[in-house]
Amino acid sequence: MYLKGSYYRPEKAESTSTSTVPPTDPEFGYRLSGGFFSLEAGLVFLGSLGNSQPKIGRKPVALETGDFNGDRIQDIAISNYGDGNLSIVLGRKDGIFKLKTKLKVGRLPIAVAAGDFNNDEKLDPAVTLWFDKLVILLGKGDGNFKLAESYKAPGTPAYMTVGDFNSDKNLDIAIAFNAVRVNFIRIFYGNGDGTLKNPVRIESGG
Ligand SMILES: [Ca+2]
Ligand SMILES: [Ca+2]
Ligand SMILES: [Ca+2]
Repeated sequence: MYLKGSYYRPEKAESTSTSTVPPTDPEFGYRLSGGFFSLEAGLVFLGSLGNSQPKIGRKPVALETGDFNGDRIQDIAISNYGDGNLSIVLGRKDGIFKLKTKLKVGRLPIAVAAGDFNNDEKLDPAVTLWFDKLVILLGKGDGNFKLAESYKAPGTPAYMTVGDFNSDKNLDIAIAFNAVRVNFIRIFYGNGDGTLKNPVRIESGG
């Protein structure tokens, strides 16, 4: 399997995780060499400040790194809560990022993670929506994607990570839910073709 820019071999007990921040605190940014990548403003500054920077999206709440266009340079997928889309910004050797595309995924996206869910060695993003959905996009390997399946995920699916949790060499997705009085996670086991099985619910107590 291919995961986040490198070959992924579950038998070596590798794992990956996604970075998320609460939807209530979208104001953050990264200082990068040669430019300032401001998620708060939704702008990528390439070099000196100017008026022509492309807008990434409104209210970004989560992001995931990975090589989405196969050039061995890390890129970033950004979940834009305010726009209902996922922005893909491509990394360059000089550390500056460039907006590649915005992918409509549905209303109020929250968590984002990436893995190769169909085992074609091209990285695929997955996004959860506040209103109880999990959406899988399949990467074409050049920074473009096609919307694949969406799955019901009731309970406000706020946090997500990817790994092979049953050692069948197909990537799976674990989601933590944070709706009121919800105390469980769900594991969606992958079939290896970009589709997922019905989730298994694990109670977390409380
Ligand atoms: Ca790349
Ligand atoms: Ca793939
Ligand atoms: Ca698996």
